Amino acid sequence: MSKPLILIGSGGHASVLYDALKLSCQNILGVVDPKLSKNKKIFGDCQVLGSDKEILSFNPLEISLVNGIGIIPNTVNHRLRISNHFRNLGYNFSVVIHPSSIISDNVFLSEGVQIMAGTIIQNNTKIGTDSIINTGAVIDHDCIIGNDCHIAPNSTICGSVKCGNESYIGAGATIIQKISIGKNTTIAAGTTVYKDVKENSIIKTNAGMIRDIQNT
Ligand code: JB3
Repeated sequence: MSKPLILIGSGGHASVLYDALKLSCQNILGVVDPKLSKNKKIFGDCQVLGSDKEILSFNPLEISLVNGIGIIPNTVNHRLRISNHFRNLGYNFSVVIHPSSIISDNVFLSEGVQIMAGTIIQNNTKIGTDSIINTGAVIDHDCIIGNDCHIAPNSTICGSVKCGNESYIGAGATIIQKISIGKNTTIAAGTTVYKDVKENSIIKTNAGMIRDIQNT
């Protein structure tokens, strides 16, 4: 039996996580967010527990946390800070899996990974700590997705792709097979990546395509 959960944050990402947790019949104690008044309800029927310090009144061995702060480019540090803070206090972060996702038996999901509705993750892929695989994303076989990545809605990661920590793959982007994406990289929405990308890059055009066409 999984532990009762506390959801951190109450924005768009948290609301989607709340739906996924309810659909998988998890016991959700409530939400913490400094912007909300204690004892109110949010997302229809979810209890507001108060600010983050309310978490400290729960024994870390008896509950798990869900980090409901999303990742958009340049905001990964805030989500990371919250995860690190509570892990240092002995709390752990639950894996969230929307029941409509399709995940091969041989996929390895690290602590705190969040798999949203309609995603497909194929054989022998590993997803690193706290990464978000968002609505409708497809990650094919033998991929390694690092920690604290956001694979945004409807993006497609083909087979044997490596994606470094803290990288952001924008909505509808396509990464073709065997590509390496360096850490802390942003691939803009809709971009197709045909060649390896160095760490700390921002890719806004179809990386590799022009060179590949010239070479043929
Ligand atoms: O792209 C998609 C499908 N989803 C995006 C998601 C991945 O990231 C979404 O569209 C947003 O761009 C973003 O979602 P998020 O993080 O829910 O953004 P927002 O709606 O701005 O909500 C942030 C929430 O975090 C707000 O409720 C803040 O009050 C709350 N918050 C910020 N700092 C915090 C803290 N809550 C707690 N408990 N502690 C904090 O330190």
